[in-house]
Amino acid sequence: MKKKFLNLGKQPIANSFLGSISKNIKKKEFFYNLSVSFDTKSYLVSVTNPVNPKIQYTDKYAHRASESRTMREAFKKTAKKLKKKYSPKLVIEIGSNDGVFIKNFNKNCVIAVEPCKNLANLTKNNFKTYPDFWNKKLAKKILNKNKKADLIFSANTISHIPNIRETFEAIEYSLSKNGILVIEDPSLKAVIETNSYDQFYDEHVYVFSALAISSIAKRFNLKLFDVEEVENHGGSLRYYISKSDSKYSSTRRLNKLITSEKKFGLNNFKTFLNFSKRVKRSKINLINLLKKLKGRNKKIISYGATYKSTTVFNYCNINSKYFDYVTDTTINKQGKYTPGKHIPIISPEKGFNDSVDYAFLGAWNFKKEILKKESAFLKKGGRFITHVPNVKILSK
Ligand code: JHZ
Repeated sequence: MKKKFLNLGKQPIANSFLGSISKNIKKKEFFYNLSVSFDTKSYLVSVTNPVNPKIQYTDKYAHRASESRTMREAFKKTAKKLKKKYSPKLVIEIGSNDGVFIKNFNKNCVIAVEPCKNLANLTKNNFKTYPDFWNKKLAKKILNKNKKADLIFSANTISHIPNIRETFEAIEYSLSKNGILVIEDPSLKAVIETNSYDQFYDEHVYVFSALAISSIAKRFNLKLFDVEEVENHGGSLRYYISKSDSKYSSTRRLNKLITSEKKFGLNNFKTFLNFSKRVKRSKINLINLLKKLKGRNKKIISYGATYKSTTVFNYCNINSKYFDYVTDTTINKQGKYTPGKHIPIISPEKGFNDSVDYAFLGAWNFKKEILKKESAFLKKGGRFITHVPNVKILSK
């Protein structure tokens, strides 16, 4: 049974950066109610009423996975590791974005699947790319021309697809006998532990745990046999899944992690109710801090026009009264406005300068990379603000 535990209010599509804020455009902006539920049987945490993927994954999709050095290096390392361990002859990537993962493979052994046409266009000249949604029809089309895959990889995508049945049936159909599915998504335990409620937005239909993935896999003749904790995006889990009759058996670290998730309470509704209380507190604390700084005439901006920030800005009702603008390195976000709250987005070259007193870390998941890169800002007395794991001004 699905039980609601968090209400993040009226939210726009996290990726719907506006080209202008004319009356007409504002009038057409799409909003939905974002609430999050826990399934007491499967332990699956999901957005209660998911949005139609066709309005999310368009040819204007903004996020480029290559935009951060941290992720470029992480994908390179993962590709190297998987190649060494499994020597796959055929790899399918579901949600290949701008090719940040597949570019580490020989082009003859990779098939990319990416429904956003603007992104698919970036890889189609070098890699076989299907500009489509992952489903059974597409899996059949791919297998008509290819052997079954030894490795299916998907980072930050499986959690985005509402139809679990279709997704996993298509995966099961496409995997070779001892082929493996490796998926990576934000970890539910990390989200609850760090109070990062902004990991919930329209695209993050699910925030998985090993408990939930293990129960889902069983429903589709698959088994979760290993799991790895990784630092990516504020704490993610990398799941290793195979056919149920494959040669792989459960690892000790999987059993250990499942035990720790139970101990933490990821199978208990009360854990989520407590989280929800902390989220409300976080909102109050953030608004109070911003009001206090504004009262002292400080200039505050936001650093990184993330999808996560869409949740924070709209849940906390933060607009350009608080943040003069948002800086972001992604060229196709610059010159636009944030979804719902319409804060202008500009390049760091234009906006991250001596006039800034405080910068809210919209991209808190890249804190290490950003703090290192912006040491001059810190030296001159500038400070970063974060809400993860709790609202504070970072001392340095
Ligand atoms: P970042 C997206 O979420 C969407 P977002 C998606 N749903 C998902 O799951 C995750 O990614 C993985 C900028 N930046 O990665 C670049 C700077 O400006 O946290 C990006 O626009 N300067 C697929 O949007 C943004 O911040 C910098 O120095 O929440 C980071 O976005 C760095 C490091 C980043 O994902």
